[in-house]
Amino acid sequence: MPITRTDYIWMDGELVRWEEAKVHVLTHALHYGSGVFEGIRAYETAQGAGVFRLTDHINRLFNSAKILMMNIPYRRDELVDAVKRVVAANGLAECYIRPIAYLGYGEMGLNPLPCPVSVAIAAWPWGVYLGDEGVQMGVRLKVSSWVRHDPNAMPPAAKGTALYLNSSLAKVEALKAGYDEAVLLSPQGYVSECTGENIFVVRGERLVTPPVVAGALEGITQACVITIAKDLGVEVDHANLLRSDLYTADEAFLTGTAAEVVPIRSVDDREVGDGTPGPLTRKIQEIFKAATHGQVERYRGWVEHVV
Ligand code: PPE
Repeated sequence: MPITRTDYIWMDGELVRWEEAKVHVLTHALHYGSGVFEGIRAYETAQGAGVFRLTDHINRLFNSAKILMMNIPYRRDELVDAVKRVVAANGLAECYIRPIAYLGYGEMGLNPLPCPVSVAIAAWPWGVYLGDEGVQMGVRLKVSSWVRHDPNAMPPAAKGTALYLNSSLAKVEALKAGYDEAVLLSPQGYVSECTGENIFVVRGERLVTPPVVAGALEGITQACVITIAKDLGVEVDHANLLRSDLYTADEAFLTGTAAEVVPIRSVDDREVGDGTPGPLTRKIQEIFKAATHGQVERYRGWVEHVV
């Protein structure tokens, strides 16, 4: 998806013009993937732009950094404010926000500890990640031949830039084979997640999503969906799933900040249910959308206003 240029990017404490937001080619993160990032969305609400679960995203960024022993040289509240500043400075009502903390220029080699840590935050308008048709009709998935990270090879709880090489390999394989998205299995063979989304299945009255130990990121959209489902009186479980559980599910969908809530139409050419988005998927999609726009009273706390 092409990037739409905006005016300012926050870099190490100040707003710099978009064109000037550059790094040196010997930046450590470019060579070794030593960065951690977040994907956040802001939505238009009756009170102006609202950043969805901003504090939770910044907290996850700090956890990712902690796992990699990277000391972010800012406090959490400073980065929360910086995100709001970027959205406001660019006059954006709705956008995608990408904070990244990365090891900068100054050291080379595998010991990252002496490297300076830089932080940048960009924001730009970003449409539907898996396509309009995907949101309406559902996406076609393929189980990848690439396996999700073994937690002792790469820590899946860290949203580290290097980890996404695995996602990219799986994404390209799925796209080249004519599918929309890949499902990755854990080294033990359980369903983990998609390349940038968590996965849910509906079985009867129950909603099931794979646990963190299957290598899935603890998704913030996933947490929202769990709350929404429980509030609807639906039972929700974190449980291991086999690929065949995807084939025989009544309904299935993906969740992520970029993707939002997207129905799954088929997995490995087996239609999920009757191949159209199911009623619970539709209901959750609808409530989630209203919540992001600050239109659901009980979920108002999820929206953090820019001004
Ligand atoms: N799993 C992975 C691997 C992942 O990258 C994301 C977010 C999720 C699950 C869902 O997490 P959450 O956004 O908190 O609900 N992926 C981000 C980056 C996607 C990208 O293509 O880059 C995102 O959605 O912003």
